[in-house]
Amino acid sequence: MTNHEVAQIFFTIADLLEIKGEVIYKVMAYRQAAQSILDLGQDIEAVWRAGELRSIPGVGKAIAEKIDKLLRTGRLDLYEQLTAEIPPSLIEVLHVPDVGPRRAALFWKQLGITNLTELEQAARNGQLRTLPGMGEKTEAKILKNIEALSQRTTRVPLGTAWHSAQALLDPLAALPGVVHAAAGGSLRRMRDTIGDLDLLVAAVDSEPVMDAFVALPQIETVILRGPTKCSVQLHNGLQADLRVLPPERWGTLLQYFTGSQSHNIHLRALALERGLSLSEYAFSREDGSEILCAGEEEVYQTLGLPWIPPEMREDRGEIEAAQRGQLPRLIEAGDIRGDLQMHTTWSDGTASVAEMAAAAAARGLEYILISDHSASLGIANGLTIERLRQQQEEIAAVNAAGGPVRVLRGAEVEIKSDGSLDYPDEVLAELDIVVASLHTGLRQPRAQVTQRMLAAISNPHVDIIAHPRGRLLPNREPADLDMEAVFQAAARTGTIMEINADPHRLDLDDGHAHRALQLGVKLAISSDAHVPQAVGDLRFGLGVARRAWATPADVVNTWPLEKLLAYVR
Ligand code: DGT
Ligand code: CA
Ligand code: CA
Ligand code: ZN
Repeated sequence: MTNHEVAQIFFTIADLLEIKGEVIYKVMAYRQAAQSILDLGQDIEAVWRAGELRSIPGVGKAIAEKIDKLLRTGRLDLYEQLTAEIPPSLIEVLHVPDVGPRRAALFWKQLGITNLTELEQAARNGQLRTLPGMGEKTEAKILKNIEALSQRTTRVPLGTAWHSAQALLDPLAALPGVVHAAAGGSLRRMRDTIGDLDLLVAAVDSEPVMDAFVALPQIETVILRGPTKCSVQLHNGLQADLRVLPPERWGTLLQYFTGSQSHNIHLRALALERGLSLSEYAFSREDGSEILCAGEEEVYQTLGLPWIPPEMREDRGEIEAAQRGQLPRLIEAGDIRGDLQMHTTWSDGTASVAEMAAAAAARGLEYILISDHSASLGIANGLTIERLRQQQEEIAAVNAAGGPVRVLRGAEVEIKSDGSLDYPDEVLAELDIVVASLHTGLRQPRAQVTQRMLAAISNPHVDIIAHPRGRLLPNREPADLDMEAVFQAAARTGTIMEINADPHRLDLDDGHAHRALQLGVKLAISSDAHVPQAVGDLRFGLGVARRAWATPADVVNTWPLEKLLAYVR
């Protein structure tokens, strides 16, 4: 283990003990030892082998014994107990000014908050103010602190924007006289991050819609209000633009504000060739008369085009493809037959194999792959070989019970820092489908991390690479992988690349998924569900795939099970 890894474990112990309310001198002892190890000018393993652990400042008998245990066995009981009891990701929230260990514990116990993103969400939703010792002011302060801390761009992840938009649209859609209410903009195009919300409504009378909109509780300030348009700032920091036009103009309204801008510019040029000008209101002829479009199909039809799916509207060749009658038949939710990544209580999921299978059945899926973490991901309670085999018996029992969903035996096996896999080949050979992924060493230099990935891809037992680049939205950068080399290797070996549909991952992203397809790589869209409700919820992953122009044939979890199993064999 590196000094950094050992230090990290003791820092984590200190933080978790502090959240637990342990006396401060004990917490400080671990923290001081961790800092000394980090600052040590030589390898901790060398000091350990020389029997000189206690020469390290702050390392007494008790901590020296723990370091010895850790370096000998790779494990430490205290660390494992603490991380099993308290989610280690909760430590992130300690970095927020005004959030101490006591509040972190409170947020976790009362609201189930386990990380910074969830804390931010709870603050935005006004949940923190309801807790003892908290109020609106503290909540606002914490939210400001989180924002300052992350120094992020103002774009928000698609999933967050989606829920925010739905919560605004639902009450508008229910108003009398409202015929359509939908989100346009980058949200409808399913970009992975969203700058602002563009809300569109068709109603005979715009005034009551505007009145209702500005009265919604999510709205902090009204930036601008006209007769048919309105811009507001929401409490969650997002800006939302609302446009209201009569139903007979819905097609042009929706088309215009869905964008993208470059797609629209290209369409306007086509309109001009026909002597028409195109706006959000209508097509106008040179004599000033209008062509109204109540639906988007009519907008495209007027230009001699078939309707183009919003996810393709980036002027990346979709208009030319439409003109040639060669738009791909994009993958849709209805094409999905299976879900090839999920976690159960065997590792870090919340539900049993049977419960995940039942959730899949409720979604109408035909098959699922259980892919719990492998042993070395101790933080996620990864499975030893023995536990993996016990799990396979449980899977066999669920299949024997004869439910509608076939449960496949799998694992999300760690690609270790030297590129080897966490299970030996003969164990991988027992599994129906093997998913491999990187969770550690993501910051390794390009050549090294790429080599690891290529080693995993070249293992004949590895079928799918999960969340290949390891990014987290909005702020964790992907690993510095040579994706071109990765895709070439995947194409050669038939290794499938995952689009992880978790809205905080969306990895591969649309650009990489598109390139992978160009090189002949197959994709899987997987939920990475850790709870039953998430099984088969591939909405955002489908958005990525559609932006990559993926057809059902490109995505292996649209295939019948027999075809999939034959492919991975
Ligand atoms: P975002 O909000 O940065 O994630 O990206 P969008 O695509 O939602 O961009 P936004 O909100 O500025 O505008 C929404 C759509 O409205 C945009 O995709 C196209 C249309 N639009 C807005 N302003 C203009 C403009 O000045 N010219 C043209 N052609 N279209 C515009
Ligand atoms: Ca927008
Ligand atoms: Ca906008
Ligand atoms: Zn994973």
